[in-house]
Amino acid sequence: MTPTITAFAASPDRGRGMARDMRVRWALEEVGRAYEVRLLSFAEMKEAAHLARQPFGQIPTYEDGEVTLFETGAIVLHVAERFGGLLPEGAARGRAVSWMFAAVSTVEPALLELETARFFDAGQPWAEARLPMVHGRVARRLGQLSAHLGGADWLDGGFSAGDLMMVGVLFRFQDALVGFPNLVDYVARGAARPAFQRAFAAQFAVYQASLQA
Ligand SMILES: N[C@@H](CCC(=O)N[C@@H](CS)C(=O)NCC(=O)O)C(=O)O
Repeated sequence: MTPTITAFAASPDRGRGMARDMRVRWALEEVGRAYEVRLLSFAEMKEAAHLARQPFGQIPTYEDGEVTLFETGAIVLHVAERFGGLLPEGAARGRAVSWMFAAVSTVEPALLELETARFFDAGQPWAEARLPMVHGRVARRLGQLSAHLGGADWLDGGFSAGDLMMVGVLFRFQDALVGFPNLVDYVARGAARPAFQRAFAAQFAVYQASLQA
């Protein structure tokens, strides 16, 4: 059965590949699976039909007739296990899964905190004073990731779902990578993959169509 994912009908990022359905589209493109997309308005995301798929009223979700999933990490893991090609065999498999978790639970929170501090907290009397501390946390986390990657192409041998999730996270925050040239190159390497390009084009096409609506 062709899987169906959910995505923004009108993405606030204006089709720049930052909405998280990008990770799911990319994974499906990497494993060569066609998919359908159910586009949702912000109001529809908070309605009961979608809350049954995603209790937090967010995108993306994934349905394939057997499972209904939310959380990008869980969806990409399911796609990788179900269709093959994104997870290595043996001990490396566990390490790739570790990197998937690291992307969303160790690296992404620091970057999201920076986004919150810069944009959502701006104007608060304490916002300016807090920024150096938040920048420091991001620099420390990215420094650790950069040190691990070193001169390698990918985090642990060949490209895996761990890289897909990590590049998916970093892609949203490219301005934060400036002091880490190997991370800039890492994201560029991921974004140059034909599967990424197809996913990006599909997401961008939705945004363009939303402008005509
Ligand atoms: N941890 C979730 C985060 C999902 C998420 O934040 N989705 C955003 C779009 S990229 C969203 O739906 N935002 C609208 C909202 O939270 O109301 C995942 O990785 O799937």
